[in-house]
Amino acid sequence: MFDTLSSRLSDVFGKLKKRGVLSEEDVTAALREVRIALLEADVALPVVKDFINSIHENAIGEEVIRSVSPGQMVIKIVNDELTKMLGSDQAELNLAASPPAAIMMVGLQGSGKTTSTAKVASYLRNQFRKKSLMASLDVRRPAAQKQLEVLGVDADISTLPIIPFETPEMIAKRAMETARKEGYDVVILDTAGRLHIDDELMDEASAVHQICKPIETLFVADAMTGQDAVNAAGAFNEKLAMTGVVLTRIDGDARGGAALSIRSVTGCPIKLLGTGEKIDAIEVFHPERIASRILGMGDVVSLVEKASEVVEEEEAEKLAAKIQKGQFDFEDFAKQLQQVRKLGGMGGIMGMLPGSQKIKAQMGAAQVDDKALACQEAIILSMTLKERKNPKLFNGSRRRRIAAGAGTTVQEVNRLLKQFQQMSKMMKRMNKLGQKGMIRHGLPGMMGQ
Ligand SMILES: Nc1nc2c(ncn2[C@@H]2O[C@H](COP(=O)(O)OP(=O)(O)OP(=O)(O)O)[C@@H](O)[C@H]2O)c(=O)[nH]1
Ligand SMILES: [Mg+2]
Repeated sequence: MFDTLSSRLSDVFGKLKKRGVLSEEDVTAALREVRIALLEADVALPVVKDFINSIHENAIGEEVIRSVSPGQMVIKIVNDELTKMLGSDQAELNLAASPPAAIMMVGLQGSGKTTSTAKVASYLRNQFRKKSLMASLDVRRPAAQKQLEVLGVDADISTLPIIPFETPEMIAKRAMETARKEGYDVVILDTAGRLHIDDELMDEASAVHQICKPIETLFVADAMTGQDAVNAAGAFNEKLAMTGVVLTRIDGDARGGAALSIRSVTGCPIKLLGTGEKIDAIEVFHPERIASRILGMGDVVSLVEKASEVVEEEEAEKLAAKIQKGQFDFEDFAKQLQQVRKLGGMGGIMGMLPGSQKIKAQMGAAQVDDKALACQEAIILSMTLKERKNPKLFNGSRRRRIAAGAGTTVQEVNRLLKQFQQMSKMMKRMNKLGQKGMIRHGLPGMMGQ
């Protein structure tokens, strides 16, 4: 569903990622393109405005400018906002009522209420072993009750026997009584659809609502109808508190605007997605997964998340100050090694980076792998604090002692010392490139040289 939006956004971010340093103008220009992409995807204008404002505020901040990679940081901010827009927490169906728990399905004509009724019943049976009774309250469309019955027979889910000429209220009452008597866990009420939200429909829905006291009132919205679905959901929610949205036909080529706006407009979470005509074509809605699907770069996002957890800003600043004064020592080296380890070792970092093959090859040439890292760490740990602070102290006997302590050879110790010297030199060089460059690139940046 989000194909067009997704490719538009990946173009924008592709450009952003190529830049090492981001100015406020870069971010503003990128966000202008994001804004257009969202509007073209048919996202409601007020929703787009809030979204962009909120990203703009965060993305212009200090944190981004000084971060590991500003381009990716902006993507992370967009990802977080997008997840927020979709409703941060994944919202499960709530069945915490004394049984039978009633679920009421409402929505415009043809939105997929009847199909979704059967899908939800089947989902609850398969996932939670809940026994559902389905009842159609649609007394307007002649074949409507029969339609649900047929779906029930096909999927082996009970439906309330049809009694002609009953009103929706009578059917609702009978459904609850039958479910109570016969020990059903859940009653799912399929209601009649309308072309518009009108008073008659709302009165009928309210009456049924009073009788069944549903723990879930699900608004079924057709993703293909875009903003119409959003407006209807908003209007409906004003009259009768709904608890969630089922978004259907996301298997079609809807532009995604409905999915992206409905939560912001109604304050109600999307709980389920209809992904096809078949009974099992239903999915739980995961905001963060949809967000990464839209951005098409899930793993990069989780890498940035990991990095921002681990790389403490203060540490990075202290390190930068030390380098500036030419005071980088083995303590700092050890810290950098630990940081790499926290990120899941070299392999962990590599796996998450796009285009990592090239970097991997470079790393291979520099013989940086996890085993080497562990060995280097052991060597540093065998040094005395004084030695770590003053790398000039190492003479032959100290080197032998350290090698023995780390369970390795003097050659390895020599190699590390040489690497350290090279690194110090490189840092001085990078220092000329500016403090920010150092913070941004950290150890992997230095090793890649
Ligand atoms: N592709 C696709 N088709 C769906 C989906 N959900 C429902 N449909 C189809 O949409 C059509 C209408 O679905 P119904 O469940 O009858 O819709 P309704 O809201 O009950 O319609 P009324 O009772 O007339 O208001 C049917 O042909 C369904 O097969 C979906 O998620 N994907
Ligand atoms: Mg129907």
